[in-house]
Amino acid sequence: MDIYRKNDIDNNLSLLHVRPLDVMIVGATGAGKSTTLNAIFNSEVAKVGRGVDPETMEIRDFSIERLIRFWDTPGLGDNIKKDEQYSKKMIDLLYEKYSYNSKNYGLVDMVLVVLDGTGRDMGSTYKLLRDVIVPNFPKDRILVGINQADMAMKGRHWNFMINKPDDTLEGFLEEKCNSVVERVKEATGIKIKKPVYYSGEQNYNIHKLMDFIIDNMPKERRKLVL
Ligand SMILES: Nc1nc2c(ncn2[C@@H]2O[C@H](COP(=O)(O)OP(=O)(O)O)[C@@H](O)[C@H]2O)c(=O)[nH]1
Ligand SMILES: [Mg+2]
Repeated sequence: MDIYRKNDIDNNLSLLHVRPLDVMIVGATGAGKSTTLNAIFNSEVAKVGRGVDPETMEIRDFSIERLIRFWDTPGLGDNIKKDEQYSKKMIDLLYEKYSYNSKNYGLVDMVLVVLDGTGRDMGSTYKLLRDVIVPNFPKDRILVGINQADMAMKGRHWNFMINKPDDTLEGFLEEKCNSVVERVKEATGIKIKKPVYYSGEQNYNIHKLMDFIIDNMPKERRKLVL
């Protein structure tokens, strides 16, 4: 398999002296976490939800060799009881540790938040960030990706011929990125990097999403503060 920017990932990992890079993917049910993984792997690795069934009940991992391992998590926003259960699973994963030279480090290196670009369920994503991720994970290791770029204006202004947004939709998506930065700041107090927008389903800007991850890979392991 041809791995996108394999050498760059490899070089960044040498700084960490540990492999692979562990990326946890979080977001609301139906945001497109599993679809995003399938696009990254260019095959149906993760089960995509149809209708209201969240499909992903357990946390599962998907590896690109010994380079990057993605953790697909169940989404929040279905019901309070499940949200509690799933939040606990996510927090457990955030505190998962490994030992290196008799010191403990956090397994998860980065969190990728998948946000649904159609604007559905933004509230549950901000809540997830505020209540689950930000209190338990370093803020400079959190990235946000805006999925479903094709549907951001209800399917209008998406050019199916060239599989790209037209200028109007592009402007809209740019604006959305800025407003997400502001909304996250309001909801959680943290300033995230400007998100990238993409579409897992249309395979649009998936390399940009990978660039976003690769270019923001941490330079050191995550010390666990308990
Ligand atoms: N139009 C469009 N639909 C998408 C996109 N990504 C996901 N979907 C659809 O959204 C639904 C939920 O996707 P899924 O990956 O299961 O979401 P998850 O619950 O976050 O894992 C499925 O019906 C997908 O086909 C996208 O980029 N564009
Ligand atoms: Mg899923």
